[in-house]
Amino acid sequence: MIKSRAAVAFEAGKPLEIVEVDVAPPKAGEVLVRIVATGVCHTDAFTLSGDDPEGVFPAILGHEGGGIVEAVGEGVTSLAVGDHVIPLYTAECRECKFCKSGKTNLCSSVRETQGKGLMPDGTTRFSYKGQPIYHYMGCSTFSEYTVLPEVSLAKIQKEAPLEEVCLLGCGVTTGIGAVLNTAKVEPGSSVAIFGLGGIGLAAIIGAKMAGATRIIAIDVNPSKFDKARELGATEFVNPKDHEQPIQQVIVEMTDGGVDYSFECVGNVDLMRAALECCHKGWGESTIIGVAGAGQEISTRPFQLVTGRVWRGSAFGGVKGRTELPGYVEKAQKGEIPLDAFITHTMGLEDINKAFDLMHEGKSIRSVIHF
Ligand code: NAD
Ligand code: DAO
Ligand code: ZN
Repeated sequence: MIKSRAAVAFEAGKPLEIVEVDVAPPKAGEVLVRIVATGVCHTDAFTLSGDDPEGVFPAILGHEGGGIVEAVGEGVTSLAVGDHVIPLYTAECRECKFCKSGKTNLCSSVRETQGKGLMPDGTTRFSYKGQPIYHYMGCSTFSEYTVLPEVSLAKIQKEAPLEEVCLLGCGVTTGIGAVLNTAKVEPGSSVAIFGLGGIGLAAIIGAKMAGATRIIAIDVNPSKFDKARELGATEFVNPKDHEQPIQQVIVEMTDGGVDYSFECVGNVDLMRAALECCHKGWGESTIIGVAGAGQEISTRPFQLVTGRVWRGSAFGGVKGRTELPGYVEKAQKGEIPLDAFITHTMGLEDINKAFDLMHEGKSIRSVIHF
């Protein structure tokens, strides 16, 4: 057992508590990682709110981290002590039906136990005062030390600053990947991006990389527009400035609708708007935002009959172990400006401030340094 400083979510809807937890050594096929830095994503706030159907408490949240391998369990072959890694909430075992399909980045190898906050053997490595603490999304990066399955870690270049590339563990990769892998946006396309948090801003970078010529950035918080412009958005729309439904505004701006749209908020009404602002015959809308438990999407089926396509994307369709080193390389070359996302940095003791800043719309990403 080792001691680890961690921000624990003891109950839904309550601030995280900084305590010293016990971390058990990695079992066979597992790896102990020292987390150097972690981003705070909207999904952490979503789970903390109690709206996540898979949310179990008490748990150590966090899934956007960067760290260094501290110890490996029996049988671990792809990682060694000292390797730099990014934890993956979407594992990549390369052996399951999903991994071998060539059609998806979803992997079934650790999925069942991960969704219950447990390690693959059905137990947890964290405890506090003798009571078990659950894992979160297979990552639990809000702890100085965490244990993950080997298949849930991407080995990355040691030269890359973990305080920045941790953002590739979720938000930035998700937004870029959704554009490049899921929607496969073509050069010359028009794109509408709903929501300009970490995910939406990354989708703007992806749209620019794909050669989109019109990138319409939409947010109810106009303070997000400057950063969107800096990253490549060409037009800016605040739905609050218009009386018509936002889909109608976009359709009028674009002679019938955009080629591609992305919902980066998690609002089911906005998901409908994002679909309906797509061009008849070919427009495709990708849902990235995660909606609350029990919520449903709706539209008139005629929207699909007349050629619009509705898709969804998890972790940008990216296979983490295989593809993340390439994303890190792009960040190192300046093609993915990670520093643009980091609006705040703080120590673990201030992590609740990161959640406040997010709820107040004042941050893109707060990065916690351990
Ligand atoms: P965020 O809170 O930082 O950003 C959301 C943005 O949406 C904010 O700028 C907010 O002002 C804007 N917004 C809110 N309501 C709006 C409305 N009605 N119209 C337009 N804009 C509106 O969140 P984030 O970290 O960027 O995450 C965005 C969503 O993506 C969340 O639902 C998160 O859970 C989800 N997510 C999905 C994946 C995936 O793999 N699919 C990965 C990470 C995050
Ligand atoms: O394989 O059934 C499955 C689920 C995989 C989980 C993918 C999660 C994607 C959305 C969650 C937001 C992540 C921050
Ligand atoms: Zn797999």
